[in-house]
Amino acid sequence: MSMAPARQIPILPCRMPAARQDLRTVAIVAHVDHGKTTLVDAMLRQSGALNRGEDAERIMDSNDQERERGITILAKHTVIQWKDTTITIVDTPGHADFGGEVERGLALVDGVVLLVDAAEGPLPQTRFVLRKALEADLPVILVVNKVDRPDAQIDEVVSATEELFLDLDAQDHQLEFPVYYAIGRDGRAGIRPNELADDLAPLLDGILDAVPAPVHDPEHPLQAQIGNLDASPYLGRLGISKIKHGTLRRGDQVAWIKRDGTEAKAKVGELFVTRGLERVPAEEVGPGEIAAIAGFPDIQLGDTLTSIEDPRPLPPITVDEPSLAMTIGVNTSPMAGREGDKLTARMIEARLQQELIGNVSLKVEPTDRPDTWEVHGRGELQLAVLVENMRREGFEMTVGKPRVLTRLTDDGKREEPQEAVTIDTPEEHLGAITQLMAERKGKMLGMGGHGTGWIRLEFRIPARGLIGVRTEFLTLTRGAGMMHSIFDGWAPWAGEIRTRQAGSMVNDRTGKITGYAVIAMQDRGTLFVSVGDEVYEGSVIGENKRAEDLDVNAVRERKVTNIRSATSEELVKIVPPREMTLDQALEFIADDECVEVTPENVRLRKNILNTTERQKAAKQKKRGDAPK
Ligand SMILES: Nc1nc2c(ncn2[C@@H]2O[C@H](COP(=O)(O)OP(=O)(O)OP(=O)(O)O)[C@@H](O)[C@H]2O)c(=O)[nH]1
Ligand SMILES: [Mg+2]
Repeated sequence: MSMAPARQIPILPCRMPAARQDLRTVAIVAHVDHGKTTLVDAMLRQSGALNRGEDAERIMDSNDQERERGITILAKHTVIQWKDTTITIVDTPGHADFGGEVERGLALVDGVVLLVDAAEGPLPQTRFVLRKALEADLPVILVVNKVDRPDAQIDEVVSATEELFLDLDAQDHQLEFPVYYAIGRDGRAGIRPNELADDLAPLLDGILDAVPAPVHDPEHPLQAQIGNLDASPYLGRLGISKIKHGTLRRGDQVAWIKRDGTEAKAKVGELFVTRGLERVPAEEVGPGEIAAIAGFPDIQLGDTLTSIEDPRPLPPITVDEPSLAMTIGVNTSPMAGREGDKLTARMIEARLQQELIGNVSLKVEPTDRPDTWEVHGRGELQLAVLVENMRREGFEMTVGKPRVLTRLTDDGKREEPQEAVTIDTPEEHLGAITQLMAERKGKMLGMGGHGTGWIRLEFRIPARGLIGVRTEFLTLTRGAGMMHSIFDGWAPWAGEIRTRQAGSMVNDRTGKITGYAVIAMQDRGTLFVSVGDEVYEGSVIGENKRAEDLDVNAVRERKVTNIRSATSEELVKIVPPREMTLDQALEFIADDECVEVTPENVRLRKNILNTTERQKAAKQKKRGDAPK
């Protein structure tokens, strides 16, 4: 019997990883409005990147919709100098719809600063961002922010956050996180809530301590993955990448491995690094640094730049799946083509494809109509932001009612996405809110008192039930309540949910809205249109008081014989209309309705414009034989 030869143990060269002690990269993550962008303002000021006297606010929220809506939509980075260290700070959005941006931002960093509002405590998106940070095993620095709030409950917020760590199965080493207290707006932080320094020094020092310097292997060939995209008016598309190993030099030939696996040789054009708010040209960018790279005309997220001799692509970037879909197609209304200059199916398709390049959390699918696509995303706001951007660029579109995406289990059962909802409200609205959520198949999971006449309620509800709920919620709580929700897994299809109680007022012919017609109609519901607005057959001009739709003639004129009353008298009596923004229109529409969006107008309409055909379709649907 012969012995098997001894297994050869390969002797690996012992490589020492090197750390860039001069660098730190950190993301600021939190629930919406907990003060991330404001804190970055203060960091920029104190590092000298911004004049202390400059009174600009939320500087990182640089695009139009971010300023108008007062929220961050895109993750962006800035670089500050603190003592001998260059700190790259990634500001991320806190709204759940833009969670994909947070996931992508985390791929760039070596640690996170988790902000929690000292009064509101951890909310649904706090949970989401913390879960992502723990999954990536990034060190966390907790900052209890806004400790100046009179309703702050600092100790409770710290223990609630500790509980959240445990709830998310944090490992032992993850539970030992440092805690700081801050008033981000005043640029102050400290290790005790009642002894804040006059600046953010304690926090910035804390970042140097807790976030490891980026590590690289000096012998590893170049490896840099594109984690974000930007555009320059002169240089075209820029890929943003944190160099993992090696050095990227201007003019170098590199292997460009695309996310579909194809490989090309290409030359590095201009290189830039960020300093404060400026992008400055660089000759070379080393490991651990973030570069903006020009010279690759259609570079995409997830592409790797690597060595030609020893190419080593990185695995693709993945993010959570979309949960909501909405159709976007050519404007098919009789008023199409009057205001926009981008009208054709080809242009819309090209624009949607372009959006996919920079936005990994979206998908675009064909529909059974050649002029319409279905866009899949994370939520209503994310999709509304896209449509708003498109109309500002000159597009006209027909946008359908958002619908949730369902899935089939292995044994063929249909499941739908669920949302975890947290509501903060004055106590007196408890009954009305419970009823609202129950109507939409929500189940209450918990209730807690703030001890100040306010209560916090937690529900689990099919995502479908939340479509269009916000307007009703704000009316119920007279604007005082706050509602936040986040994806919370799947559950069996909950059956029919009626999300809108009232029917629509539908105009039945082309013309201009008359004061005469408005006065006759306004007692029957709430109008969305003003005298003089142009409408067509099938325009939704208001909300009916009753559950069914009401066909009206909103363009009728007073008979000429009846000349006694003056026009001024009519004007006095006219109730101002409820003007619908794009977001409100998308919330409001029913299954058989859609929104005509042009650069100047948002018009609600029926899918089927012709009154007779629409009534026929409605009857068929009632009989249950409507085509699916
Ligand atoms: N009281 C108090 N309010 C603050 C403080 N810091 C920020 N705020 C306010 O909180 C609100 C939200 O601030 P942002 O910095 O936009 O919050 P954000 O976390 O970046 O929000 P998103 O990016 O939309 O998730 C603003 O009205 C700020 O003025 C603070 O230290 N104290
Ligand atoms: Mg922000």
